[in-house]
Amino acid sequence: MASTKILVPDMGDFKDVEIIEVLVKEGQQIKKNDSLITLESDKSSVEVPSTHEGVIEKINIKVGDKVNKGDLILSLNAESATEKKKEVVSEQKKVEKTEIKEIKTQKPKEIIPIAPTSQSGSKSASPKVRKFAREVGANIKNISGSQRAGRVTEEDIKKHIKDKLTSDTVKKETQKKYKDEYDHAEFGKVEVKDIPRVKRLSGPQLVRSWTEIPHVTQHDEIDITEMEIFRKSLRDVFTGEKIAITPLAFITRAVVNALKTYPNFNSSIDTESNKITYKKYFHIGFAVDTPHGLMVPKIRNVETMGIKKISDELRKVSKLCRELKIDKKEFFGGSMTISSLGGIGGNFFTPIINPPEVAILGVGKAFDKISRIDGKFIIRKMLPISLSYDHRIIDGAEAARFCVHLGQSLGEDFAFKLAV
Ligand code: CAO
Repeated sequence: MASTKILVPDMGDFKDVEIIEVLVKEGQQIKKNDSLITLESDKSSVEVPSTHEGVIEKINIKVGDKVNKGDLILSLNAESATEKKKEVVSEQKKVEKTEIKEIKTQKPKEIIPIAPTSQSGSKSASPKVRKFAREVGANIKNISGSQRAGRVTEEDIKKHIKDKLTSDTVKKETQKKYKDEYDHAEFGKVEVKDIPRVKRLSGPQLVRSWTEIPHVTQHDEIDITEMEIFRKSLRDVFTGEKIAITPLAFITRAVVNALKTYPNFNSSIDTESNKITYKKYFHIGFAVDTPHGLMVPKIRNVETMGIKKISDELRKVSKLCRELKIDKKEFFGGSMTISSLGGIGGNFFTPIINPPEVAILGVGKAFDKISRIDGKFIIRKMLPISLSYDHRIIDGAEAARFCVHLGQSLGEDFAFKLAV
C-alpha cells in the first residue's frame, strides 16, 4: 500500500504562516486539487490543494499551527482510491508492492504562493470574511471580489447574497405567475405568435431600468398657446405653402436649452466606480413607434440645429427605423430621450428611463384649457408633460426647475428662447 506525504509547498519569503482552516478529515477520500487547508498571512490567505488523490490516513496539523515549506500536512493512501476502482472491475487483482514515497511540490507548476488567488482558483479573503461567508451560507469561491486582485470583502458577500435573492425572487415570481395561470385557451379562441424581435430585445432592458433605477415622474402642463399660433402660421416664403413642423421639434429645442442649464440631466452614473459622466454633447433620443416595436434612435448635436432642421431629422430618422434601415449605433450615446404620444392622444404617463441616460420626457397631446388670466376666463393650449428621472442623481427640486425651464422656453417668449 503506497503512502504519500503531502507537504506545505514553497511559499516564497513567507515564514510561520498560520493555518486557519483544516478542510478535510482522516479517512476522507479526496481528489487531486481538492483544498486541504487554508493558510493566512498578514497579506492574504490561500487554500492549499492536494497534489494527489487518495484516502487520508493521518492529518499532522491543526488549526492555529504555524507552518513553513516542507512541513507535513497529511499522509495519504494514494492507492486505496485506485484499489477501490480496481475492486469494482475485478476482486482478483492484488496490489503486491508497497512503496512509501515522499511527494515534493513540483516547481513552478505546483507552487502555491501566498497571493490573492491560488492556482486552484481559491479566493483571497481574511479569516473574518471567510467566517462571515460560512455563517451566511455563501460559497466564497462563487463571489467576485471588489478589492485589488479580486480579494473578497464582507460587502462583496452581502452584495452577492442580495443579488442572488433578487434574481431568485424575480425568477420565482415569474414562474409562479405562469404556473398559477389557467391556459388562455380554456376561456375561448386564442392565437399564439412569437414576440417580435425588437420587443424581445428591448424587454429585458425595460425590466432592468424599471427595477434598478429609482424612478420619479414629475407631471406638468405647459402653456404653448403662442407657440402653437406661430407653428401653425409657418409658410414657405417662396411658395406660400404650409410648412408642417410638429410640436416635437420645438420641444426638442427646449429640452436642449434645459440640459445646458441642468447638466445633471445630461449625465450617466456608474454606481460601481461612483462616478458621474457629464456629456458635453446634446444627442436627443426619440421613442419611435414602428410596426416592429419601439425604437429609440438619436438625433446628434441638436444644439446646432434650427426647428426646421430638427423636424427634418425627426422625419428622416423615424422613417429609417420603420424601414429597419437604421444603423445599430444610432440607438446608443444619447443625452436624454423624449417619448411623444402627442400625435396619438392621452395626457400624462410614466416614461421609463433609457439607461445609461438618467431622464426621459414624456409628452402628451396638447389640449384646450379654460384659464383665468387677469380676471378673465380665456382658452389656452396646454401641453401635458411627464418627466421621469433617476432619483439617485436628480433631486425633486431640480426636476421641478427643469420643468419650469421647459415651460419658459416653450411659453410666450418661445421664439426668443428657442433661437439657436
Ligand atoms: N399635441 C398635439 N398634437 C400633436 C402633438 C402634441 N403634443 N404632437 C404631435 N401632434 C400632432 C402633429 O402636429 C401632427 O399633426 P398634423 O398631422 O396635423 O401635422 C400629428 O399629431 C402627428 O404627429 P406625429 O406623431 O406623426 O409626429 P411627431 O413629430 O409628433 O412624432 C414620432 C414623431 C416619431 C415621435 C412619432 O411618430 C411616434 O412614433 N410617436 C410614438 C412614440 C411612442 O410610442 N412613445 C411611447 C414610448 S413608451 O412605450
